[in-house]
Amino acid sequence: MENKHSIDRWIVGASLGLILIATLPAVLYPEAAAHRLDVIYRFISSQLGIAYLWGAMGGLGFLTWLALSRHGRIRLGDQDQPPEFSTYSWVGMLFCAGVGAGMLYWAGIEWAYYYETPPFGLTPRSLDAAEWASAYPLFHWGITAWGIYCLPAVAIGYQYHVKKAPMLRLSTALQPFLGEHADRTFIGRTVDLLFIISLIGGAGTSLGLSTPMIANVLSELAGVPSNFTIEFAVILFSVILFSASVYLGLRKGIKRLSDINVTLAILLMLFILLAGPTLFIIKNATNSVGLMVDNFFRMNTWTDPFTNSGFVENWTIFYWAWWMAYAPFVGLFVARISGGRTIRQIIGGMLFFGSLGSALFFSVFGGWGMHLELSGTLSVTEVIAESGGPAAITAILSALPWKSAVLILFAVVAIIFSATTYDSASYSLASVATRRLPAGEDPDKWHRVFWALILGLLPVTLIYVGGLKVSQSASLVASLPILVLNVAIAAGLAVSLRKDNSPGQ
Ligand code: NM2
Repeated sequence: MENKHSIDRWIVGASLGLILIATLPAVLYPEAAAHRLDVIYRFISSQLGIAYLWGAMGGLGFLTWLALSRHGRIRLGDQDQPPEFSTYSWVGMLFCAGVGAGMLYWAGIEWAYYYETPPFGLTPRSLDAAEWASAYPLFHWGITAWGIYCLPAVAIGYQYHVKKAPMLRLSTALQPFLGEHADRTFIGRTVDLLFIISLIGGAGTSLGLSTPMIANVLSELAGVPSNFTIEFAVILFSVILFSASVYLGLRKGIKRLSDINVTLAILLMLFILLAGPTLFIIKNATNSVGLMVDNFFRMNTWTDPFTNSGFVENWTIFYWAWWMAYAPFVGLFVARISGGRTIRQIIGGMLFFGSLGSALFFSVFGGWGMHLELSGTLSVTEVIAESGGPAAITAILSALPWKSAVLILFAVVAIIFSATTYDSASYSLASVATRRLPAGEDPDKWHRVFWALILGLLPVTLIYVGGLKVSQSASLVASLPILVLNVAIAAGLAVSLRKDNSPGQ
């Protein structure tokens, strides 16, 4: 049954107004705007990058403490409430919301960049470089990264399911400081506005990566060069898919699409594993996990203070900023779907299954790409240098048997991966813009579709005027206030837990 919820017109109006103002320079002067934002982001990553490293580590430390402490046993909801979704669907939904086609993009080729420009001053293209090139992606998509998502999930989830806050917004996590009506305070409103702006800005990032990739795969299939029409069709199709999914709702739309996605993605990975060099992929994956676990603290704390090679800023800090920009939305969505699970289950499940899922993609798809390079069959690094990432991904896939079927399956999985990120993003946007949304209820159907259309419209416009880089840099810049906010969110959660669950109570 659909309830009627009143929409927070103020937040809708303010965010649309701000987006319009912010998009104007991107439409009128795309290059200058992208350059300016890039300069700001470079300043942030070089001067404040260390704060990102500490923020990510601090978050993980906090979550570890939380999971192991007595608070870990607290269930989101009533103490005997069963989980709202099966674990398979819950993991699928959180994974598909948290990563999109951006992961399919990087999974096949991230290693190539590290192989050519390795960390720790290693010799490019050396055997050491190859080992680290396989391990580093697992780190950048691993436990620390999923911890960035998990913090707001637990904090919002606690206020929403346990304290029964009648709204599902980012400001809900600040209720311990701002009171029951956090969403109506100046800070609360600013935070919710930041949520909407950063999410819509961030939307361009994934579509911007995935669209040329999917278009490239499709053009290889069709035997024509990639062009704007194919790119446009890809976006249009994704927008229709995620609008339909969010229209159908959590159970009939979002859950179903992510169930389908997980199954298809596993099939694709299994095929690459079996048709490719199975033993090499398994050995390389095992080796990479060992290398990463062994050097986990080293990788988290490597600041490269003496040579300043740029690896940390270009990759680790860039990644943490990217995860942070997405964290409020993924956190809010995971909070919504986690009713009936304990804090320990949420932290453990998100960190473990999130990292496992990413590791699977990077090890299998990346392992296949690397094997092509090292065996001399196909120089992936050369294809990247000459024709770019999307062409390299298509080339790696085309080297598999049953090329056409593989390319089609890959394109389908990539489109659904995008759609499953955007349907949950639209759902989260709609819930932030809904005044009161008690646990278990959904924002109204058309309100959800409204945000889906906004989410689709903006990147299409930006791609058309060539201003996509603007939205990508903008979302990285937006990660800075979110980093600060994360500290407040963690502190709020700790204060709340201590107050509500002190042993004397
Ligand atoms: N993260 C997980 O398309 C995507 O994979 C979006 C990217 C933040 C690095 C998420």
